[in-house]
Amino acid sequence: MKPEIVLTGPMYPDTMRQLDEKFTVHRLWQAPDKKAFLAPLAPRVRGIATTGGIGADAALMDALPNAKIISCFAVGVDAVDLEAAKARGVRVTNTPDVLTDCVADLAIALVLASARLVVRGDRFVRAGKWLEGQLEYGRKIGGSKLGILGLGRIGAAIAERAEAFKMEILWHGPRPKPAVRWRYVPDLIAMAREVDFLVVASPGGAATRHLVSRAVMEALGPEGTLVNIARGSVVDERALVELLEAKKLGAAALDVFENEPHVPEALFRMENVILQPHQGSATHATRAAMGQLVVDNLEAFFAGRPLLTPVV
Ligand code: 8YV
Repeated sequence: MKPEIVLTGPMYPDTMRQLDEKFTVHRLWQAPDKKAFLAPLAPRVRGIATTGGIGADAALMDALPNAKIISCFAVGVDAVDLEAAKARGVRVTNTPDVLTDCVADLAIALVLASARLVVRGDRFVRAGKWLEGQLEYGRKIGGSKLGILGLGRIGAAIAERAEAFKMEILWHGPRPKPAVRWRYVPDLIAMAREVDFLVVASPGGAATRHLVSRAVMEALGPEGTLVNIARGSVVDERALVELLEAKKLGAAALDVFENEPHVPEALFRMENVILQPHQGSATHATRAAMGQLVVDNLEAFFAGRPLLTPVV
């Protein structure tokens, strides 16, 4: 008998193929009435596979009381209620490390694309505007200052890449790390004031909500660029839009938003803003590796083996 699991949303195709092969999978997102869908499954379902965006709340855990593992297709588990999981003896796993390079690559791509007007340049050529004149000038990367908010695995990978582009690197986080070669700035507003680019690489969740406040973005200022590849919740999005509109913030390049897939439409009209559909980890190799961890963690759990990448 294959263990039964609930899958909350679609994953990488090969991951779904493996899940179907190894487990009996119930697809929650396809159900018009979720409560009615879950009720008869409750006694049988022993696990949940979920995405970073959907996560799992206490209500889902209560609807599936025999699901004692939540295998999350993401490194960021801010959408999983970890306290509720702990209280119910539910294990939670994520997908760290395998996505670090790709997310850091996208962060650097956004820094470069914003500074060197890559997306605008493309629009300029396509619109036939080159025939009428020159695109305006961009900003030099080498010698500029990059501030990283959150120096975890992804933040450090961004710093390593930025060094190769001859950027000066500063970082801020809840506490300094002794073994780190980049300059720690204990105050986020002070760091924002000093840097040309502020890249958000911190976890999401209540502890970091709106950490990039209006005051932080004002300190970054009309010459500064905000890049976010972490979670939309870390940035006060309303203040971001207002400051961009008022030209009190120079530019933004965003892969994540507070209410995905909804993006404030005011941003659509701004030439100094680059918008991405939360695709930091979205390469074939990385999504396949993330999916493998989702599957392997579930298999380990059902076989009584140690979890590969436990969070709780
Ligand atoms: C995914 C992510 O895009 O790992 C994370 O924390 O946000 C991303 O890798 C997302 O979880 C896809 O479901």
